[in-house]
Amino acid sequence: MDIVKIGGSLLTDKTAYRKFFQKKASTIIQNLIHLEDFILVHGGGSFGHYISERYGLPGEISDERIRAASIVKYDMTDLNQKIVKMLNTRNRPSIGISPFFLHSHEDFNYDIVRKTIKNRIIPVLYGDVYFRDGFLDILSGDSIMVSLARIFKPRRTIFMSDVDGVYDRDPKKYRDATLMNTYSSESVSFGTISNDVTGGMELKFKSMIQCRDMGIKTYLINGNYPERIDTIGTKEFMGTEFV
Ligand code: ATP
Ligand code: IP8
Repeated sequence: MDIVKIGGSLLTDKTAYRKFFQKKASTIIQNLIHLEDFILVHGGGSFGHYISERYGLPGEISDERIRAASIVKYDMTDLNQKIVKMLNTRNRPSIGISPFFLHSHEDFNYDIVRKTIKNRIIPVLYGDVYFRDGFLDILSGDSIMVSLARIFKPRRTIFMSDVDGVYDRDPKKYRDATLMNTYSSESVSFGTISNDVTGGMELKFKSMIQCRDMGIKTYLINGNYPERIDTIGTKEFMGTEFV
């Protein structure tokens, strides 16, 4: 089994509220459906981060944050259902699962994911808002990846974002940034995070290290070229392998 995360930067324009990249999303899904057995996770992009950033989510419960959270919850469900529909129409039955409903007693219970897989349905999880002791919190899809990896011990965890892999520094800010084909423990910088309330590439990077440390083969690839998923493990591989 593989666990794959599609970054919000691939599904949406992170600077424009709810701007969905239909064609790009569809191409990515087309490239995933031939994987035999997988769990899918996706990020929020401008369906999740835009309103959250504007209205101070995550944070203590307040009237304004409750209004914002209900919008984010709606928008994330909407984004998720677009992905679910793309899988369903390609004859890969899938259902969306929000962590909002899985949280109780300081933890997330992923039993429903197990049940879904057992019934040969692809679970499609995603970053979302949830209640935590007086807080309206946000769980990132990257953190979901780590929890699922721990429970399901997949063969591979594959993270897709809008860059070719991990660089020594932000490639969008530094044209001379160096791509790391493998990552073990070198120093990396991430700069400031924008349009993202869950920690951007830095959280993704830490999550990938956690997956690798569980002994799972872990990769970051550019989802603008989703066919690169098929080059994993070959000489042609373009991306970062965590070793
Ligand atoms: P998510 O759904 O988790 O938000 P995402 O695919 O949208 O995932 P971002 O959080 O936007 O991912 O992170 C990707 C961005 O991180 C890249 O566009 C890049 O500009 C930035 N970045 C910063 N530092 C680095 C680095 N050292 N290596 C690679 N990318 C970096
Ligand atoms: O984009 C965050 O998920 P991520 C989702 O995977 C929200 O970090 C609601 C902002």
